[in-house]
Amino acid sequence: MASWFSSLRKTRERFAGALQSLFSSGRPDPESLDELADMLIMADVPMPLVQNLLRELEQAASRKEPLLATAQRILVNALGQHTPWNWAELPKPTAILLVGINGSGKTTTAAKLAHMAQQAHRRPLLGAADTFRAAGSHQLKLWADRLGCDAVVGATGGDAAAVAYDAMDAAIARGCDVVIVDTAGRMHTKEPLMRELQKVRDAMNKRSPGAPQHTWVVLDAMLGQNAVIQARQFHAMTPLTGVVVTKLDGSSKAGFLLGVRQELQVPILFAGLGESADDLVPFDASTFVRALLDVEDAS
Ligand SMILES: Nc1nc2c(ncn2[C@@H]2O[C@H](COP(=O)(O)OP(=O)(O)OP(=O)(O)O)[C@@H](O)[C@H]2O)c(=O)[nH]1
Ligand SMILES: [Mg+2]
Repeated sequence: MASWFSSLRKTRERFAGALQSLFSSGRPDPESLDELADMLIMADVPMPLVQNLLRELEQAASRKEPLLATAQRILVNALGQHTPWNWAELPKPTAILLVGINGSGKTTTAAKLAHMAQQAHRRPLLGAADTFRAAGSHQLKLWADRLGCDAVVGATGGDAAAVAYDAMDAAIARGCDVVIVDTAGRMHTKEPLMRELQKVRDAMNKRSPGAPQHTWVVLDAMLGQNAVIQARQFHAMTPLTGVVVTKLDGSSKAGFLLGVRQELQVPILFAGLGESADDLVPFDASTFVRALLDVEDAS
């Protein structure tokens, strides 16, 4: 399994140098603060947060407080708190709908989540409601076979909402604990496709009132701040309850995550750190910030 610390190397390299020289001098002069601001912006940290951080660092310095601890506090606060996801406590069946733009990592994430559920001794069912292209459903079916997990797969060109309905139906009939429904990638700007998501939700709800209990947008960390713009559009069409961030291992713009809570008002629940089934980890704000700031014990 990939680690947080190695996954965040590229983002960390963007600004850890500036932070390190600042922290080691213990005294923020205007030049090093400017340099720090530039680095943070390059790593896609949102502007208001950068300004807040600089203000706090200046105040901390005048109070002779440690700068590193101050930066950690501000950044962890920006990420906010959430109750960690607990597979053991889910009502049965719990349905999770995954949405996002093309190639963001939805199908891989669906498989990783199923794997995680299995590790927690839950029985998952994967619903392949990506009927848009043959490879979409096939890819999820391959994962299901590999994981030894139940799956309901739609025919190519079929109705995504009908597959989602059948997935709920099968999960109830088979006594599955959790249903994870993968959807086709769609551009956040294409309204008819965005409306299709509502049909998928309605179908799930029809078979199992209350479903989907969770709708998570899967965001590609390589896109940085652009991923948040897309997520906002998804949020407007279908209320999101969480974010899963993928490809943190390849991104140099993971700083955008620091603004997600503020902009979307939903928690970041999981992070993808690689392509294998076990490369999904619960998102932990303090581990993330420690890895960004190059604090020793980040694992
Ligand atoms: N390095 C890395 N690669 C990932 C991660 N998550 C997904 N990928 C890769 O990203 C590519 C796209 O992933 P998919 O899961 O197919 O993305 P998708 O959102 O289902 O794509 P569409 O169905 O076409 O919209 C694949 O090559 C995955 O292996 C991750 O966390 N890290
Ligand atoms: Mg897919």
